[in-house]
Amino acid sequence: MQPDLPEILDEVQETGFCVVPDMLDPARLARVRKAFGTAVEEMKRRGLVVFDPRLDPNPHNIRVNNLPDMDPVFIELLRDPNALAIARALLGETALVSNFSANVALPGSASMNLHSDQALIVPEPWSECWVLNVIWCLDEVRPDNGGTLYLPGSHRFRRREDVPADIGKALRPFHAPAGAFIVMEGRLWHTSGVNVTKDESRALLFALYGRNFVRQQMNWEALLSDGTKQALDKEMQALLGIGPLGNVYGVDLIMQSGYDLQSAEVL
Ligand SMILES: O=C(O)CCC(=O)C(=O)O
Repeated sequence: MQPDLPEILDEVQETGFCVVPDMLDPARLARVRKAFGTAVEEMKRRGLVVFDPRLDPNPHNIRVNNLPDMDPVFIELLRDPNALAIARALLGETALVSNFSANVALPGSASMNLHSDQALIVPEPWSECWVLNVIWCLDEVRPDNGGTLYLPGSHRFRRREDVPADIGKALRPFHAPAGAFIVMEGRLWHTSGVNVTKDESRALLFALYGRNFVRQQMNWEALLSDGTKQALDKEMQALLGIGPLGNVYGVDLIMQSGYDLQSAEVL
C-alpha cells in the first residue's frame, strides 16, 4: 500500500517521528538482511572496528559504517521513492545523504548518551529541521530488544539548555515491525535502548539526510571505492554530493534573480 505522504509529514512535524510499516516486503527484507550480514563480515575483513566506545558503553553493539559501499541494495534504500519523497519534502529537493550506518543492539547492549542528530552536526539554535533519519528496521523494534527511546516533544527544543537535566521517566520507546521505516526528525532527542533479551539482536539502518548547506557526516568522495562511484548515476551522485560540478548548488539561482543592473551606476 502506498503510504500517505502528507499524513507522515504532519506526524513527523507534530510528534518528531513517524513509523511507516511495510516499506520492505518479505523478499526485499530478506535481501537487505543478507547483504547486511555480508557487510558486517566485510567490515571485519577490512580491519574496521565494529565496537565504537565513543558511542556505546559496552561491546554488545555492532556498528557498520559506509553501507553504500557494501552492496548496491543499500544505494537502492537511500533512493527509495518513499524515503526520498519524505526527505525532500522536509529538507528540500537538493537534500544530501549525510550518512548511512547501522547499529545492531545485541543482548546485553546498553543505552548510549541521549542526543539529537542535529545537535551533533550544527550549532544551536535549532530553529528548523536540517537533518532527518529514515531508520530501516531489519528487526522488530521493541522496548526489550533495545528499541530506540525518545524524549516526547524534544524536537521543539532549540538549545541544549532546554534538555532537562533529570530525564526521570520521560523516555518512551519506538515500536515498529520488521520491514518498517521510522522517520525521525533531526531534532528529536533519543538514545538506543537496553537489550534484555536472551538471544535476540535488533538491527537498524540509519539513513541520515541533510539540507544541502549542512556538511555531510561522511565524505563519500573519499570513502566510496572506485567501483561503487563508477556505478552511480547522476541522481545518486547528486544525492551523495559527489561527482562533476553539476551539483554546485545555488548556481541556478543566479539566473533566477530579478535584479536589474541595466540602470545601475558603478562609481
Ligand atoms: O540504535 C539506536 O536505537 C539509536 C542509535 C543512535 O541514535 C545513534 O547511533 O546515533
